Amino acid sequence: MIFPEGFVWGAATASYQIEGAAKEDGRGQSIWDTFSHTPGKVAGGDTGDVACDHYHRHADDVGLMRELGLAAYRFSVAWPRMLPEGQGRVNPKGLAFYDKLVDELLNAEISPYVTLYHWDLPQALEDRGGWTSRDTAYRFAEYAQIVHERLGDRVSHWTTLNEPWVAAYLGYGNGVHAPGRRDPAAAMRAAHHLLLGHGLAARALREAGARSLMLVVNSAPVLTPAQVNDPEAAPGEADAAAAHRIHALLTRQFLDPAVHGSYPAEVLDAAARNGGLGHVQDGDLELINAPIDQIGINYYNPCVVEASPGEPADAAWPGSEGVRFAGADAPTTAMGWPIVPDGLSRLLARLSRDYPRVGLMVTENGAAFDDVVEDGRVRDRDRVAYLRGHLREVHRAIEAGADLRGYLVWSLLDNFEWAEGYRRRFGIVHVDYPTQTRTPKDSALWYRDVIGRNRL
Ligand code: IFM
Repeated sequence: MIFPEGFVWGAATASYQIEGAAKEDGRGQSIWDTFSHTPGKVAGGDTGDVACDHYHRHADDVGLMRELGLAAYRFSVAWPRMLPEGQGRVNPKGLAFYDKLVDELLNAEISPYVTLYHWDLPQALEDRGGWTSRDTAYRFAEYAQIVHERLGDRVSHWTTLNEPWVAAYLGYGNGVHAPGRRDPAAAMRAAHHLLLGHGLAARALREAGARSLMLVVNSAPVLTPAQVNDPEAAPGEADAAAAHRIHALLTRQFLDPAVHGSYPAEVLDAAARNGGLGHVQDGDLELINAPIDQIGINYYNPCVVEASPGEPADAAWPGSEGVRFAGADAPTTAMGWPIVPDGLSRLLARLSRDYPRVGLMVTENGAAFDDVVEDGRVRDRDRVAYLRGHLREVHRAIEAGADLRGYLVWSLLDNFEWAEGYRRRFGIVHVDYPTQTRTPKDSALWYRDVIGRNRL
């Protein structure tokens, strides 16, 4: 299986998950510092205080990326490292860190893919309402401009938001993520303001000359249980309607406004029943509908649902009344997530159909397993199988005509897996946290060979 010439191979990480140095060089506090230091919020009481210590080890980490042959590295900028209060005063040492990182990547011939928001909102902004406040969208656009002013001469690829669904619905809906609020109306407001922030930032970056803009969503095909192992299975009317609604809440809620300038009826209906639509102002959808070049897709597993009359809405899914989230008949990763590789090609086909004029990129895909180091080696056969299975589907989607431009594995390094702490390892490189020793797993060496040959 040969991949197209110029297909972008890379890996991804995010600031709070790897940087550490939480109190160094003038970094301000983020909602994840507050949340992880609140007892009971994160498994094992883990925090991102030290994480992979990437803030100090970035040069070696870039060296590792070079050895693996990565052509692209997707990382996020920590807003509170740049603007400790979220607005106003810029922290020169924060800027200097990313400046150096970008230079190191370019020297290693690795393209930086910069994400501006991967969930570490400055606590000072959360104290003023966070994403439930419209003002945060404007502060985000200002911050985006500041980062672009400093890095835009060398960075071509810009992502505004990573997974706004997760930021809104796990952060403000079921409270499993920072800032830990549990209010469906707040979550829907947050989702809209995240989108508004995306649109405002995308416009500002484009005007400033950014060449490639991307919005990254956590997306998945929404399947009924029978469809998991049989793409041809025809669901009954009620199950099909449930799947249709959940697809609107998960994926179309973000991509329809960004690409088509409109909300799906299912989202408007859910908002109307959860706090109303007062936060959606005239002209917002035009602002959100700023042209983007690529949609980034983070795919791990399908979303499996069935109709279940009388079922109350799940706290993370306002508007999901009458739907039951079901398990899948498939093997699972250490996260308990079902492994369904062809979910990826099914999803890419759907997105190509629904958003035909925008390029696609797999910006995250990977798996957590209980890895062990033995004689200096991590024999992570299950991860190699996961990645191989998904890359086959990537290839299949390209053959079927998807405008898919690259694939970034999640993650380069084992890291802070949010509410799961450090017990879940997604890296292709193992991190021994007490010593910070990096050990490329067998999957990293396998991936290096795939990249080198541009084929599976
Ligand atoms: O670790 C996360 C990442 O921050 C966002 N996408 C999913 C990954 C695995 O849960």
